[in-house]
Amino acid sequence: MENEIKNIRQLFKEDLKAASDVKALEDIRVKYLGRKGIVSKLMEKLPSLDKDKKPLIGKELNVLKTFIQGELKSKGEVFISKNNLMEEVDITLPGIAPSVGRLHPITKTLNEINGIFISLGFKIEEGPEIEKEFYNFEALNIPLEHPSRDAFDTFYIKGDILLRSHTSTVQIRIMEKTKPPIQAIMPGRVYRPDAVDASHSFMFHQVEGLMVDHDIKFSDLKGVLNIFTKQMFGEKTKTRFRPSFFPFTEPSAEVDISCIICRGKGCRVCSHTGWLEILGAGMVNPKVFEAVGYRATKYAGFAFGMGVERIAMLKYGIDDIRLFFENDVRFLKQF
Ligand code: 2NL
Repeated sequence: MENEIKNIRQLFKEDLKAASDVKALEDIRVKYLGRKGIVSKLMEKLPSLDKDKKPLIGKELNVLKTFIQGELKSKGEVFISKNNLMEEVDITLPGIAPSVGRLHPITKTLNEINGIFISLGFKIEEGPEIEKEFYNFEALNIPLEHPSRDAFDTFYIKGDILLRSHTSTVQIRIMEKTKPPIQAIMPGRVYRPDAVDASHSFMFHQVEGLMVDHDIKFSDLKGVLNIFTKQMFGEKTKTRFRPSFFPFTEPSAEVDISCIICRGKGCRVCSHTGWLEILGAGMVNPKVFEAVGYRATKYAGFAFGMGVERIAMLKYGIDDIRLFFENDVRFLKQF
């Protein structure tokens, strides 16, 4: 029996030497240590041996078993690390280029709008998105019975706390705490409970502007907005002011640009009018000045507001506002 164990050890060494892959190692394991393997068969014979031989043989069989297990394990590790080097790392393959991020089209448009007004001397001001009724309505001369104060047109949170529906709230806050001259724009998110479709979103971005001093005139408003539209949409862009009504301005105007698709000839985008509406504007209503504690006879000013999504849609030829908010990389990586 002792000789047999020696022979098995020798046989195993030869088998191990000949093994060239992981599969061959597994075959060897089964051959020696498997349930019907050579070593296991000898183990089964132990109980029938002489009493004085049993401990020694038992011990030698255990040593053999441990030896076989250890050798199989270390040769297996060699195969695995060689495999990794040769099959998993192919240094001739091209590298994986990391994808580079970029600015969201709304951020790009906002930056561009801000840049134009900064070059004209405007400061950028920001304020809270959660507001009081006073800043969103009262101070802007929007009366209690005005339809936009209805719960259906404003996100009310609790009592007189709401999500701002325009960024004019920031202008009121600035006027409350500083005296003219004021020359600032207010970019930011605004909220309206509209049903979402191709042209409506419950959240969108606005830029409003305000200029107040002793002698600001409607012609100053026209001059500033003419420069803005030309810089934003191209030197050939024409601007048109149509009389309109807003509670916070008097007189008020809606501002159109000549259609940037057909250059004013008439097409589907401008509904065959040759014009696209992009802004609301006017001279600040004296009631707004009174609400912030200015003497209405002492100051004059203009204000305007625009929707950033609408500007971005016209500029980039996008026909559905929902694309901005879906976070689809296939859309976003085009800008
Ligand atoms: C639009 C119309 C407008 C203003 C916003 C304003 C703010 C103050 C006082 C007076 Cl504090 N006016 N803002 C004025 C006229 C129009 O926006 O169509 N926005 C997208």
